[in-house]
Amino acid sequence: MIDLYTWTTPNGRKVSILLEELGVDYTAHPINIGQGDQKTPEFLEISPNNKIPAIVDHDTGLKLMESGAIMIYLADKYGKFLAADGEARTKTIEWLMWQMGGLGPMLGQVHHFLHFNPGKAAYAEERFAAEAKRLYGVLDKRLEGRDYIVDDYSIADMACWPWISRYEWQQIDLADYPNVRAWYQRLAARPAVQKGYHVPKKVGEIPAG
Ligand SMILES: N[C@@H](CCC(=O)N[C@@H](CS)C(=O)NCC(=O)O)C(=O)O
Repeated sequence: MIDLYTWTTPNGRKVSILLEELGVDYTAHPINIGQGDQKTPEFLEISPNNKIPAIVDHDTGLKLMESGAIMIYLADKYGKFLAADGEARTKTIEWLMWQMGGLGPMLGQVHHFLHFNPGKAAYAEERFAAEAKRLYGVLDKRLEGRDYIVDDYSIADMACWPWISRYEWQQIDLADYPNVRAWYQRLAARPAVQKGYHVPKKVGEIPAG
């Protein structure tokens, strides 16, 4: 049994989508980051960086924070969505790290400056809007002639997709990135993605793309 500590954000949804795809038994615990649940001493015992997502695996007693590390751990544990070795594993981790180090943090800044605080910092809005467009372009190029980011559907897709699902907050028109749009809709049609998106609670429909 796995306990998942999460909230309705892209980083949280990455892990709930993976758990749904794996079909494993888990309990989702809402950590409302808007009201400071992530700063309680109990949660800091599990996630010392006071951020969601985090898991506790009761099979092993392992406590784990950082969505990328959690995804690699779960994919390896259940032997799915990440090859055990070889080039497919390396390329999947490459694109997972691209999400962790680039797509997620940069789009997070886009949400902060363009969606939540427009008009406060023109330079930051311009900088991060341009970076978002650049990153969408990188993903669009990668998806040229491919159904998934690496050959098979993997944790790299599950890591990137929830960030792309916020394309409206990012003022991105998916029509400008046709390969991203087709991939986005391909994943959105998956029952496990739909279920994982609404964990720990439903806050709206999945954007249509
Ligand atoms: N690198 C971390 C980032 C996690 C993260 O930024 N979580 C946000 C929600 S998406 C959070 O918990 N924010 C609360 C806070 O910063 O206090 C990961 O991928 O797990």
